[in-house]
Amino acid sequence: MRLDVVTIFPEYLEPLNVSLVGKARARGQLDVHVHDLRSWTYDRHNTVDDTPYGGGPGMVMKTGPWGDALDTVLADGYEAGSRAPALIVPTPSGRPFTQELAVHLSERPWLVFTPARYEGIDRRVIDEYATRMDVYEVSIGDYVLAGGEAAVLVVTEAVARLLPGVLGNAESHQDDSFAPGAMAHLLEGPVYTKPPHWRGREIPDVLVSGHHGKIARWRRDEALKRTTAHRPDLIEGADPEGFDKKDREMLSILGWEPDPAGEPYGRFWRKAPDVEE
Ligand code: JF8
Repeated sequence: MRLDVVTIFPEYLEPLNVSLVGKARARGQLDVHVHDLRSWTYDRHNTVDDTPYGGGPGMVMKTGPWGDALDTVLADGYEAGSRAPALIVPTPSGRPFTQELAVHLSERPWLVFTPARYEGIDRRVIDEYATRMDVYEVSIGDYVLAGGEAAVLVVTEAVARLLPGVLGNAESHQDDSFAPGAMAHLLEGPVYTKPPHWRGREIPDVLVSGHHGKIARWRRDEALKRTTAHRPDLIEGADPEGFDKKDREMLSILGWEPDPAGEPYGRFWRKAPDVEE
């Protein structure tokens, strides 16, 4: 997979040299090109921003540098007959970046990222390239960043670990808690390793019982507790067919009941959150 990133802060993308993404690059599984947007400025001050039409606070990134940068990157990346890249534009007004979108993007051979600063990029740039390629305006969460570079790191890591041969077998992503199509899609419960006693703290007996069925049930119950505490929306949104008899027992203990009027029938709901945060 080829990745291009155009930014006014190329040094912000240094983390792409380390860990999983850095190793994938070293192995030739990822071909990453980071470009300085200011390379496509031609004035003494390397200007990339200007005041917004219509007034208001802040500055807007100018069409000229972005258009010239993207034309150059596109011309450089195309091999004979190759398909247009997907253009990924991080913005707080984008569609939520999800595991489903990460899987989708991991199937594209070429991604181009345009992390902005200030109040964002002049709309005409996005509209122009949307006539030539698939454009994904994405948000990595409901909080406000100062620019799109951190979102590029997030999307890149989520996508890179899905590429064939990037994750080891030991850390296979087949059972990721947010893998699309997962049966009930719950948060993972706690994990433990050696030593068995630490500062007077023990590990749950069931984990050393050797009863694989009991261990699986305990993990499932812990996942239901954790999901109830931190992401009740996942329980409410789950297809109730994904819960077995023992799940239903635990859900009842946690204050959930099947809604006889729900759609589909039996979706779980809860009157009052009464689980410790
Ligand atoms: C930005 C450019 C973002 N989830 C998110 N919060 N904030 C951003 C973001 C992205 C780009 C720019 N400010 C200026 C904030 C994403 N993705």
